[in-house]
Amino acid sequence: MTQEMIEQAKAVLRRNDRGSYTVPTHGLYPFQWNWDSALSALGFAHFDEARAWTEIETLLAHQWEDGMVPHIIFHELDDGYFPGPDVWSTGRKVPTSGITQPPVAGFAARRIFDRAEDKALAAEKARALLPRIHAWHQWFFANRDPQGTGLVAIIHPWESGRDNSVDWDAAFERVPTDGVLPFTRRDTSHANPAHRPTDEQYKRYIWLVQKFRSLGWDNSKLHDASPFQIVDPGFNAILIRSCADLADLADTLGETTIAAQSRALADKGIAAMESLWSDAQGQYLCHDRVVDALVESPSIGGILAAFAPIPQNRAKAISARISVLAENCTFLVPSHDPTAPEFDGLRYWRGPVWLIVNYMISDGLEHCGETAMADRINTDCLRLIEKSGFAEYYDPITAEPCGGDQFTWTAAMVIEILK
Ligand code: 9YW
Repeated sequence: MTQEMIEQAKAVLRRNDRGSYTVPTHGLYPFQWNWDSALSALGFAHFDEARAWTEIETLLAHQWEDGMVPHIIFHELDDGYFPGPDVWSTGRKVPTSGITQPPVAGFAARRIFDRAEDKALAAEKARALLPRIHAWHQWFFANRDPQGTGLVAIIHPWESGRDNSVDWDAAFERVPTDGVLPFTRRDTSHANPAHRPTDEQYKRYIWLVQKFRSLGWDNSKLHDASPFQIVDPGFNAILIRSCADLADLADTLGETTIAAQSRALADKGIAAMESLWSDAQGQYLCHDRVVDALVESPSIGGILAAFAPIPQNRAKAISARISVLAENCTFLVPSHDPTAPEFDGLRYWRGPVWLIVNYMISDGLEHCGETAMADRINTDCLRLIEKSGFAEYYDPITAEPCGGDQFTWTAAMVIEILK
């Protein structure tokens, strides 16, 4: 069974492999996505280390001069996706979007390096990637933390990777829709519209894109100009974990300056994460920078925070919080609390389970000694695959497979869990 599942997962990766990058799934997402690539590289690394390194190299090859690594790289034209390069209009030779995504590449590079059988190749690749990934991390703190708080803000929901999370609802009220040029969505022709964000949300997504485009994608201006500035604990946990991992990798490679700088960023971030903790919710919460208030939304962002090296007592509390969530669902970890009124088990980031998020939560809990919960989450991942295949996401109560199928990062996580 195990071997069969691994072979099926490998076939998904091969199917979506475009040579030097993978697409998340055929049809719905025909380009390279940032955090999809880094996480998918982990899957490749188990059977083709060179290919895994190539995945991350291709991503970093499209880094902007200021250090940002864009969230989509439009390697080949395909009008099956909206918004395409013409809407972003970032003026890059190989077109890219103009925003970023959770910086998981630092974590992935370290993990692939640590497990590598081809040590010489790993050292060569990691040494070349190190300064680029570090520049991206520094870009975050320079551009998305102008007050030096130790935590960074996202300025578009797409940056979080959790597009239509309940977390953004209140802040989205401040994002207007006037002046949005008419558009035709393409996602709803590939996937069930009831499983996707609403038209109203899409208008706001596009308003933000048009706003940033009108500022020439100048990152020194975008943060302050955005009516949407959210400090997401999940996003920051990924950044902090990647900084900490990059510091260790740099130490191993004798790059002492990068090691010291990365460690300082991680330490400051971990200390600052405390400002996002809510005793009442038993988890971390988002902070809305524009109104300077925590967002009382019990979503998975505050649980994904366990991916960072958070204090033991916080990890324990998160594990307890997940146990409570488990009382109201069949498969962990729902992206929103099933007892909350906004919960929707089928609609994208408003309830469904995502294997990549499960993997990161489980990994973080494992590190903090919460092994029983870490194992339980991994078991649920495999139960979902057995029941519903390699979907993009799943209803946490019925296991109904949602969104795209034959999904790359879902398959990569299965290989990670089983190997
Ligand atoms: C979109 C590719 C991406 C992920 C995001 C997910 C979705 C794309 O798909 O966004 O057009 O809505 O929300 O996290 O990277 O898998």
